[in-house]
Amino acid sequence: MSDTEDEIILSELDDDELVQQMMDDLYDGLKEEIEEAVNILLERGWTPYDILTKALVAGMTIVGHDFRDGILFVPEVLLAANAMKGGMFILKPLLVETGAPRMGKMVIGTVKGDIHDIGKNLVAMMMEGAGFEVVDLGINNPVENYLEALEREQPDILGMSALLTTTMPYMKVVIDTMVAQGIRDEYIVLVGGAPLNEEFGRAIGADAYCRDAAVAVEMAKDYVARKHNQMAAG
Ligand code: B1M
Repeated sequence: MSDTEDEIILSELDDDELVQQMMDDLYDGLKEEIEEAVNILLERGWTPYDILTKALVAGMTIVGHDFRDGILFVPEVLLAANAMKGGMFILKPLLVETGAPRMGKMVIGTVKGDIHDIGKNLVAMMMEGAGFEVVDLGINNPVENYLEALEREQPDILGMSALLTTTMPYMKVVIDTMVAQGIRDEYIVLVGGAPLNEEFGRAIGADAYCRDAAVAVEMAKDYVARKHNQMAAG
């Protein structure tokens, strides 16, 4: 087939077709196409949040399934992640510029041994959009990094992300160290990541497990309000 017959003009697709095409393009790691499609959806009046969840996160879920099933391998998944980040880069300023009142401060990072950062970045973006100041420690954080950041930044919230069953127990190492140093109760600890659940969050002594970025924002607002009420009462 010639190139002209092959070529798909993204702007000519209707919304459903375009979202479907974005999932295919994310799967194929086509960053420029993802960026173009994100811009098209924005022009069509889609909210940044809908683009994130209905096209990018949904597409990455498909990548995850085929990664698990041995159909995709690390290099391909890296390309998909890179394409996703291209889309997120366009959406970030739009999510962050909400003019929301200052809600509080959060330090967030992915735990030691774990280099997954897309979910954490999404949480950071949505938290900023909701009016929180966010200090992002990046990936592969040993307990010392978290403790130094808590001391330095004096946040309301510590957020931790883990995407591997082998790294999620490290969250307990961080929380146990905070307990041992007598500082656990000074912070709201929120945890998240695909392999976690509520029971795990409770078992390791976190304040809450957050299923996704929207829940993280809700939990953060809720706990910060409670903290302020307690301070006002005390
Ligand atoms: Co990885 N990987 N990976 N990977 N990878 C998973 C996690 C896996 C489930 C894939 C699979 O088998 N189906 C699997 C883990 C299995 C397990 O432990 N049970 C896996 C594996 C095995 C691995 C390697 C070991 C593969 C290998 O090398 N053989 C390796 C480990 C590297 C390491 O960390 N040491 C590895 C590597 C990679 C890449 C580098 C190729 C790439 C990461 C690129 C990057 O992040 N920059 C990658 C990717 C992309 C994935 C999948 C496909 C997608 C993850 C993602 O970005 N999802 C993933 C499969 C999957 O999760 N379905 C997989 C989109 C993102 C928006 O969702 O991260 O869940 P998520 O975040 C959500 C919520 O979880 C929550 O909110 C977010 C937004 O809604 N959340 C929080 C997350 N963190 C939060 C923190 C909070 C609150 C909420 O704090 C308050």
